[in-house]
Amino acid sequence: MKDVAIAKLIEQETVRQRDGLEMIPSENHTSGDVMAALGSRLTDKYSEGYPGMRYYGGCEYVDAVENLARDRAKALFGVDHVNVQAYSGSPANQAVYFALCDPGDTVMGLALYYGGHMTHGLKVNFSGTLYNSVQYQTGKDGYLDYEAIGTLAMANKPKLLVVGATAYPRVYDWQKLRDIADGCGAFLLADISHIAGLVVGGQHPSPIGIADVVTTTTHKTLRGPRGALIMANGNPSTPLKKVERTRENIPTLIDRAIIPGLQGGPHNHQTAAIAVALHEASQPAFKDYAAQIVKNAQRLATRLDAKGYQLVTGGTDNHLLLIDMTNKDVTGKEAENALGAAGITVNKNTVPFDPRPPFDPSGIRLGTPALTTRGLKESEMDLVADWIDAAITHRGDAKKLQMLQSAAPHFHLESRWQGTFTRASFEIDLG
Ligand code: DSN
Repeated sequence: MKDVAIAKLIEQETVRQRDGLEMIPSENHTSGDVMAALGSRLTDKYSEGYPGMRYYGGCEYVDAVENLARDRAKALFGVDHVNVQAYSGSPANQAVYFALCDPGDTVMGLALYYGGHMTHGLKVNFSGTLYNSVQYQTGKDGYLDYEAIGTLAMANKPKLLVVGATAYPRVYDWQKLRDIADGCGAFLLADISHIAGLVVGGQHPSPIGIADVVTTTTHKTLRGPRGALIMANGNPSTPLKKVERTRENIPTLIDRAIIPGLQGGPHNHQTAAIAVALHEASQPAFKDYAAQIVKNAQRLATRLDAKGYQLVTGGTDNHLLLIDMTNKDVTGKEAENALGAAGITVNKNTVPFDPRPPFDPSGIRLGTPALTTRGLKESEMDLVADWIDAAITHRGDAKKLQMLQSAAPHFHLESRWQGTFTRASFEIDLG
């Protein structure tokens, strides 16, 4: 690369990822094939519209790319219709609101500070300003309280019930949520961005066929490039006639919401990279990876619990842990900083009923997808837990944190994950 300034920054970020433990649960490491597609000439091409119906010439190959991505997604998730053009998760959710609601309609989602997402109705997000947002919370135990959600839904009669989270360590009961949506006449949107890789890997129940629309990003547990999928059963109808907001019309409404509703030209390089990732996710090894993510998270949870860490809900069913750090006399921000100094990247996070503000919350959120991609298994999770505990215990001791950081493990990447990582010992004498 001739741009030395950018080349250097890319190199520095690559080394940062290589030498540390990436434990932000929404992150992962993509394959060399995914990156090759992302960095391809496909990025040069305009192709507004959908395959076979474009506003530009020269689309024969990008049409084939998009068809392949759609077909692979349909087969992998077992769904009739997939739109692969949303630029990422937030635009995907925005498209669903645009498709199914009018401004001012009531929508209901899990509050961000209880594990939800900005696009699920946060007051300062489009979803909370353009729509009448009613927010539900978890129960005191950190679990979704389906009875309370049902009561709130019946009282407010939302047009759209949004389910999904960024910091929820348990499985969803999709059928209960369907029943709640049916009870109040709402469309049900399942945002499975965090758990999509677990869903296709057989580690979490799928909402396909239960929710009206399913959205997901493609770069979290699914291990693809940044991007998103919007999925629904049924098929899009012919264009140019008025489309009522009925369940049967959802595929058409979604496609029209993306373009011309919200977006311009699709990112064809991203679509190709999504197609590659979907192919990878259809391989038998992906099921092992998905199972290992959960085993690793549960092992980490067990070890940290034994060390007195307070896990929200007491454990995990999926890829992430949400930890209330209050009893360790450390804030989420302090914990994030101490772990960062020791080479472990996590993020501070609110916990349910957090008495502290969102920018300085009580908890941290961490997960196992990226470490699992790097080949770590349960026994190594014990060491990671010890490493985390050491960093928290010695958080005031910059020298010890530096020792931890400089001994950061260079775990091997399997050969298909391009990189030069080699396995080294975790053991470190803290003196
Ligand atoms: N930023 C993502 C996460 O970290 O969970 C959600 O969009």
